[in-house]
Amino acid sequence: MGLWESFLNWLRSWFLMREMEISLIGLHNAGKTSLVNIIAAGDFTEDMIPTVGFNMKKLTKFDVTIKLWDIGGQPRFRSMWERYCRGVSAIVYIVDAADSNNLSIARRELHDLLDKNSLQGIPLLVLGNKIDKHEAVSQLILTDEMDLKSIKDREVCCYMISCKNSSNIDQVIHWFLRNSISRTT
Ligand SMILES: Nc1nc2c(ncn2[C@@H]2O[C@H](COP(=O)(O)OP(=O)(O)OP(=O)(O)O)[C@@H](O)[C@H]2O)c(=O)[nH]1
Ligand SMILES: [Mg+2]
Repeated sequence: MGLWESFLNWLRSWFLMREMEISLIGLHNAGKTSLVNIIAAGDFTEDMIPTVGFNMKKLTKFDVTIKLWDIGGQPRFRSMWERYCRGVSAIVYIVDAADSNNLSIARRELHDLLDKNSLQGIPLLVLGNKIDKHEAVSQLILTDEMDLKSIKDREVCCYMISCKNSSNIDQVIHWFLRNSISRTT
């Protein structure tokens, strides 16, 4: 009986298990790898090594397996972004909200990426990171600076977070889970 029940549970979990792939994109130093670390292990480090190429981390939240592609943000890696965004369930674009000098470059790179035909319709979550810093801009300013209102061909959402203080990381995970549901039903 115990064996039969575990078999049924296994079968149930197999059918209920959802999978999704998410690409984390953004300029270097925005906090992409920090976000992966905080979601996967709750760890935050000040001394991060810039990502060379990309990293992939697979994690499970509730009954959803999430494959996170963490792509390097230095200029020499930006031509890879599109390749790693093709066919994903969602694109997460991370911005250093405390680095106002780079907001216009971040906007240009975001819109260049979204203009690619292959990425049409893929939901977008923009995250303004580093809100623990006093110079961080507000969500209103970030929405404006990133020109998010002009994006009409997909679902767009914007949250302000801090990987350092773990602020609003739950909201990010909920957004992931909501998207996995809407894409599989
Ligand atoms: N104050 C503060 N610093 C942060 C936060 N998130 C990340 N950082 C710091 O920002 C720096 C860059 O973080 P990374 O996660 O390596 O940035 P990245 O986007 O992966 O950068 P690349 O791999 O070069 O594309 C590190 O020194 C982090 O400690 C945050 O929420 N607040
Ligand atoms: Mg990185």
